[in-house]
Amino acid sequence: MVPSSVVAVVPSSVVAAPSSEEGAVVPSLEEEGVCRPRYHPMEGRSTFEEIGRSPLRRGAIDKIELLKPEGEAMRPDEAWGLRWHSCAHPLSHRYMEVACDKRSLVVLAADVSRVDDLVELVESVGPHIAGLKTHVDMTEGFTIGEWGRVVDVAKKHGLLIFEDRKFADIGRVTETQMGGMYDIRSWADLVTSHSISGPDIVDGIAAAWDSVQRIGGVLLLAQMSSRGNLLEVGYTDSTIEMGTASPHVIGYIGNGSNPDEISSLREKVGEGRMIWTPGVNLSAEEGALGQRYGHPSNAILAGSDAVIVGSGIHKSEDPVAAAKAYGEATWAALMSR
Ligand code: S5P
Repeated sequence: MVPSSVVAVVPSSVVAAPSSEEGAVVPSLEEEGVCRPRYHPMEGRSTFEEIGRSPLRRGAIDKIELLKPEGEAMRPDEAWGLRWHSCAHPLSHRYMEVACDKRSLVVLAADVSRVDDLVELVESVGPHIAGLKTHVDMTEGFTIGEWGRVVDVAKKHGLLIFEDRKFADIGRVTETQMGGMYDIRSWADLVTSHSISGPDIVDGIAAAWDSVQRIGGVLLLAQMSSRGNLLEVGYTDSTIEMGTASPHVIGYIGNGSNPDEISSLREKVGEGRMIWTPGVNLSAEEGALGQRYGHPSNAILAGSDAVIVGSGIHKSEDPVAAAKAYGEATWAALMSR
């Protein structure tokens, strides 16, 4: 697969984040500076590095003609306010732009096990979603060649591809797991990771992207939506501390089923990182096997930047109408927060 390098224009108002032992520094940027998170393999540390003014300006990042729902796209800085100006990771801007183009803050959890079904689903709901979340290891008869069809259809609709791998091992092993038969490093823009094993897991993930000349973003699980999970407040706080120290951490997974938990997470995280929330369904009944659900509007109003919706769309009798309904609910909530 062709490696892509992604950079973005970072607004001048992005301020310096505290530096740490691990060396995570978000520089104060001159107006319209361009930066990207880098892992430096020789030095074993990560930084945000400014790469100066570049022809790869924001408008040129993605030349794909998006298939958009009807209605004028809004300027992302207007739609997202402080979040737009405070987030430094280039992919966070990419997501916010696509969400504005689509007028939807929906990330589809495409939990289907056949590539044909996955491609068909994304093709149909693509105009109403802003990101695609996958579980590649669910795929029956996986081949990297066939998986290219999923990557292509996601790109066609301008979607970031988010592999929900929930890494949890030591850094070195995680780096290797980003390759292997699924070769996640070569196609995923974002991945999830647990923080349980400590901060080096994030550098392991970044090192894998670096080895194929790509950058990506990590979403750390700060909360979970499932009943009885063990991610208690102290764990959430330590996870945020870990994320704040790394330029690769684009944001956190929060519990979409509980607006109070989302608000509290947002208060701790501040404006500079994304919060994406699963556990969202328009009919907020309990899901299968301990999944809990909240309403998409409440999640966004409480401070979530993306609702991760699976069954609510792919199990619906009319996935396109469902995706549209989730998109409209989330966009209206963003406009009123
Ligand atoms: O705490 C979590 C974290 C995640 S990433 N709870 C979750 O449900 N998820 C994921 O979100 C889960 O792996 C699934 O792909 C999706 C929720 O699917 P749904 O069908 O319940 O909407």
